[in-house]
Amino acid sequence: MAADSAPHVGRRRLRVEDPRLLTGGGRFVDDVELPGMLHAAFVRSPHPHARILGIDTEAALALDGVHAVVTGADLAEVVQPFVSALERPEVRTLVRDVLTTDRVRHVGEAVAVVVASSRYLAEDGCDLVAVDWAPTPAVADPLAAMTPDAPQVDPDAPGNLVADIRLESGDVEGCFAGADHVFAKRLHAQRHWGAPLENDGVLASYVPATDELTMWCTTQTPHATQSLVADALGMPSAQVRVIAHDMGGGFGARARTSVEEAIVPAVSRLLGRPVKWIADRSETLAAGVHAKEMVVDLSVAVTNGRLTAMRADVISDAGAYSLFPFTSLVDAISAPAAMPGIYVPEALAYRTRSVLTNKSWSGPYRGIGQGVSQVVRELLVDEVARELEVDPIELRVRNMATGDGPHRTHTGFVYDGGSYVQALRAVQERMDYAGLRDEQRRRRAAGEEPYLGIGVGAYVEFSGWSGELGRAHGYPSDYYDSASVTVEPDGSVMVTTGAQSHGQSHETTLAQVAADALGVAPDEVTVREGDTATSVWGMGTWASRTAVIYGGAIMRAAGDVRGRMALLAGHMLECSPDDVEMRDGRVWVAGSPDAAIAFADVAGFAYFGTAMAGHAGTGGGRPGELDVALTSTRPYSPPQVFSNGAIGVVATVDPGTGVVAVERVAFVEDCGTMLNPMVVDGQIAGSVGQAIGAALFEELSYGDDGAFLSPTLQDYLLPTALDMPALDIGHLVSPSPVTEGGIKGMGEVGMVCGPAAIACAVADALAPLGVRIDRMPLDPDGVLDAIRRARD
Ligand code: MCN
Repeated sequence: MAADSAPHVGRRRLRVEDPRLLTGGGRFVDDVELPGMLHAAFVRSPHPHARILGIDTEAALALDGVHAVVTGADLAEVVQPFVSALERPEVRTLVRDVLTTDRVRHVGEAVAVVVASSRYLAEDGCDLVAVDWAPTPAVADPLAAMTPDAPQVDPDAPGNLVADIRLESGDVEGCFAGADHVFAKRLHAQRHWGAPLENDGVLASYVPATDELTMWCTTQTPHATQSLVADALGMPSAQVRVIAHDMGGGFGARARTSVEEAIVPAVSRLLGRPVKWIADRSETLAAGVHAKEMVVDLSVAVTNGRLTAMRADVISDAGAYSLFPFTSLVDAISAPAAMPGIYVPEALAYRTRSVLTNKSWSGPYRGIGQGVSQVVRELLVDEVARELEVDPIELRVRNMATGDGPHRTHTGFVYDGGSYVQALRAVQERMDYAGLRDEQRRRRAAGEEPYLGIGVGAYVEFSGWSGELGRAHGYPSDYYDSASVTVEPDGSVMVTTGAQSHGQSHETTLAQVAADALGVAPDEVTVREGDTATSVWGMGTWASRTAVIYGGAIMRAAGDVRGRMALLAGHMLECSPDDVEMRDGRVWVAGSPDAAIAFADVAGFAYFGTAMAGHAGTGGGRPGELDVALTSTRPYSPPQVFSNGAIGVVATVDPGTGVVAVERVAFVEDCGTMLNPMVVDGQIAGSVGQAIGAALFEELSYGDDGAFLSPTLQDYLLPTALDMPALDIGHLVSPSPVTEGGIKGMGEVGMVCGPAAIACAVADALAPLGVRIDRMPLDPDGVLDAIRRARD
């Protein structure tokens, strides 16, 4: 077989994105310059909670170069507020004015926009805007926010409660009452976030003559943003074009519509000029989409070494507003839904509450809900193992789903099967678990420091989030996603999808899918996403959905086009379309290796009745019945699909300084059919890096009074290459029986299982001291505090 023959799916194809990204050829929002463009800067609140008694814009307006100062009052008539709602009785519908008029609810909330001929002047103008603030009491802690005397963050959410949802399945009472043991723990998981490299940005250009709005912005959901911004501005969607070309990361933090994405276009429309706003790091940190702050109480009933029941109480910190459009339920619903993880208890109950505080709003970050559930559950499973003196791996294997067939969880999911036990056993072997335990015993006996800790875990990852998976989570809506495949007259292939690649390598991997479906080389395929004018509609890229959903849609659309190519080729080769084969860029008659024509010639024949290049051998043009379009758009909404895998972490903990070092990570991952193992490995490596940050140092800190304590990257510590451990990755391949091509998604992988395994390694290292982990992150202060509390 020639080197470039199919299958291309499954090959380590180099990323086609890299030449442009590595040579400065990427197109980010700030790279776009338009004639007559103005620059915006925001006046933001220094207070966590304050009434606005007045805003004096006179001095700013008098500054040379300042074109406008826009306040909430100016926008009230021209932008509809954001309404964050779920059609569930337990969830309150909350409304947010995109630019507040009367009150700020967190540090960093915008109150005015200064528009000037340069960013410098816009910033100078901001300094001249005088806001008359009347600070009011604030609350930052979600538990404090639930107390009767807590300040009210939103008058429409009495008790600061956005939602209070309960679920019970199976005989929970019975299992707990009859249990040999009951184990319980509380975990306070810190607030952190996706921290994209590129700061938020919006460039909006409204053209009065045509009533068209074009906006470039940092979004993972271009089409949804198009619809939502059009709606907020009262414009037809078709008049709004959203472009998100390259983007320096999203990690879920951009799976939303931001207030700035409504404000900047509205200002452009008011002024009839293009307006650009690029956030600085501090405003992105203070007003971005935070995530994952939860207080989780979990108890498990254990009988004969089996986890028979789980009971969880989740309090999820929403921040000051309910995220638009997904609401503040992103973590609050996903965390308890993911609580069983890979285990199969007989019964499960949860209560989950979403609580408002005076902090920036919260929403998705890689591994939504799953990551925090995994931390509390896996720490507790290890505590059970220690108490029962069972090896942690054996306890897990005894309690896991086998993965042999579908498994329905108490929380409404249907796992489609996988290599659950095999993956954990493979990790056990790869990390030399037995040898490590020996080494640990030796070091403990010798009193050697730093202490050695081992953390293991198996996981399932939600992926391919479409309507069915969304509904299982409690979101009542369906989703629409599509891809379009076109064979151009010269035989090259254009694929467009409703996804948006911001580091995931879709141009590389989705081309491999289309190439195999059409029998051409991936280099012949161009993948376009992230521009609503040139790509077909979809819900965008988040929740590890692209490979499954858009990969499947491409297979379907390419199948249509392939069928039409076969019709044409059958006519040209004088054979039945059923006997036509396509591979290596050529079209053959089955069984006749000499009777072949170029794929491009068939394409040319479709468009012009003759080949564009070379002679197709038809001579007589294209008969009318062969007027077929070499293009197809297909939606795809797969059933629920879950990838799986396992992780082993070797870490050391210095009991004197509290410093944790992650030394080694063994990872075995199974996402069914892999499109590109190199990209999959990259996703694992990146998400393990984020897991180290999440477990050991990333925290968006607030004082009890709501003061924001993490306004720069000196305060919010991100992991660097120096923190990366030796990473050993293995793959298992269990194709999904329910998706096109057997594909499962995997883009959140390390953030689903990594923080938990690192926390387990730290707890394991410190177990002889009686330490129990109940707070994240495990930074030096946190570790020393845990040791101190164990000693007291
Ligand atoms: N892939 C594959 N074979 C599979 C599954 C996936 O080769 N069986 C490839 C895909 O083709 C794709 C990548 O792996 O190139 C990730 O695929 P998928 O799991 O479908 O996830 P999405 O493309 O939908 O990306 C979303 C996912 C999420 S939810 C977060 S958060 C995240 C992530 O991707 N944010 C990222 N990875 C990121 N990577 C970068 N660089 N930047 C982000 O912001």
